[in-house]
This record gives sequence, structure tokens and C-alpha cells, in this order.
Amino acid sequence: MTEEPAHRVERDGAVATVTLDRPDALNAQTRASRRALVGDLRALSADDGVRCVVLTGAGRAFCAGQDLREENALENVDATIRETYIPIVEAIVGMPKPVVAAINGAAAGAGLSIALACDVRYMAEGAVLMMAFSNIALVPDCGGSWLLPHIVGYARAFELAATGRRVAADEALALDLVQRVLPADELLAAAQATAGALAARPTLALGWTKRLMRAAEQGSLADVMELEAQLQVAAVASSDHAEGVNAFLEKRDARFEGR
Ligand code: T3D
Repeated sequence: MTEEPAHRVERDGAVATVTLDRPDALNAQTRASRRALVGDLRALSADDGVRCVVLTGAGRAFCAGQDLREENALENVDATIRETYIPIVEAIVGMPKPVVAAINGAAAGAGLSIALACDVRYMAEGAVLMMAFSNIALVPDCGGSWLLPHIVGYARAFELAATGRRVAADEALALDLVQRVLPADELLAAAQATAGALAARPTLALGWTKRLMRAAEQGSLADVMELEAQLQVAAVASSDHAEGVNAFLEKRDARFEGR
């Protein structure tokens, strides 16, 4: 049986938009859909022509997490998590370019974890965020138990995880879970405009900045300053650095090419 496509990837210049596309299941993910997603995220990561990625959902949800109707979903959960959930988060966090989440509707369970792994989050007015795991007596996965407290702090993260309640857009904004809330019909265009602006920035430097700030969430000041020194050597040698300095001295806008 041919597997129905579970997401699509569209390119507009240097911006790639990945749309989770199982709207009848609120874009809930199966093992097969996660594998395919990991493959495409890795391909986008390696594609120098792509300088920013937007992640969104088709229909009325962003992603409802694990497809609770998937047959045999409970078999080999350990392998499933290691082989399909963790690699999604690793692909997003490790992507050497920004990833912008356009949260068009409910982001629940692993769907919320995936959104939290992104670098920028915009949310539609009617969307909800939900640490749904405890509602079905599970623990957070897909990185949710690390990502959420790093964004909102332990006490708020625990409350959201323990209650599994719905967080509406105004609260999500107040908690810094998202950076902007927009009318639903403006969300994707706004996310893609931001992605376009980010794609025109010096991509190598942004990728290294992402790496540094992720390292800073775990490492000491001394460790991070050491990594800064290493990455600055590479940044100084980039064509974009030369272009940035020339543009400054010539009093014009820089034209960064991502190299
Ligand atoms: O098993 C493992 O591998 C372990 C790993 C787990 C990772 C996880 O992600 S666990 C968390 C799984 N996700 C959830 O528990 C979320 C369940 N869904 C909801 O809480 C709500 O549906 C939403 C908050 C996402 C949206 O609420 P609402 O009111 O807008 O929609 P609804 O009426 O609840 O759902 C609409 C339909 O989508 C409904 O089907 P129906 O009745 O129209 O035929 C519902 O069953 C279906 N649906 C929603 N979420 C899922 C789903 N079907 C399958 N899997 C889902 N996750």
C-alpha cells in the first residue's frame, strides 16, 4: 500500500516551508510520517540553497503529537522514540539555519515539543498549546521536558505538564512560549516574511549563533567563550564577514550570500 504523504516541502527562493499534512488526523504523526519528516529535515539542513525553514500544519492543527490511532504504536516504543522522535528534535535544533514555527492550530504532546525546538514561534489567535502527555498518563517526550522548562522555567513548565491544560495564544505570548500572535489568515505570510528576512542575513553566522546559544543552555561561561573563540575564527574567514565590513564602510546594505 502506498503511504499517503504526511508532509510537503515547498521552496520560495532561500525559504523552505514544511507543512505537516494529515489534516484529518490534526497532523498527528505516525512512525512512517516521522521517518519521512526526519529525512526531509536533514536534506534541508544540508542544502546550502535553503537559508531558513518554516514549519507549519495543514488544516486546523499544527500537530496533535503521536497518532493515537496508529496500529502497533505501543510496540518497541523505546526504538520508536530513539529512531523517530529524537531525530526530529535533533534535526531542528542542529539545523545550521533558523527554523520558524507557524503554529496555525493545536500543538499537543510531541507536536508541542517539535514547535518548542524551533528558533522562532508565531502563533495564530485561535491556536492552543498543550502538554497533552499526562492526560494519557505519559511523560513528556520529543525533548519537551528539557525544552519547556528552558523557555518558561521549572515551576510553570511543571504546572503545564502536570495539568495538560490548553494554553491559549495570549497566555502563550505572556509566557514567552511564542514571540508573536497573529490572525490565522496572516500567520503563514508573517512567518514566511520573517523567514525571508532571516534568510537574507549571514546564514553561517546565524547557524553558529544558534549553536552557541544552544550550548550556552547547558555549558559554563568558560566553555561557551571557548566555543565562541573557535567559531569566530570561522566567521571571520567567511565571505559574508568581508561583505558585511565592506558594506559598512561603503555605507550600503550588505548582500549576504550565506558563505
Ligand atoms: O505512543 C508513543 O509512541 C509515545 C509517544 C507519545 C508522544 C505524544 O505525542 S503523546 C500525546 C498524544 N497527543 C494527544 O494526546 C493529543 C490528543 N488530542 C487532543 O488533545 C485534542 O484533539 C487537541 C487539543 C489536539 C485538539 O482538540 P480539538 O477539540 O480541537 O479537537 P478534537 O475534537 O479533540 O479532535 C478532532 C479529531 O482529531 C478527533 O477525531 P474524530 O472524533 O473527529 O474522529 C480526535 O480523535 C482526532 N485526534 C486528535 N488528536 C489526535 C487525534 N487522532 C489521533 N491522534 C491524535 N493525537
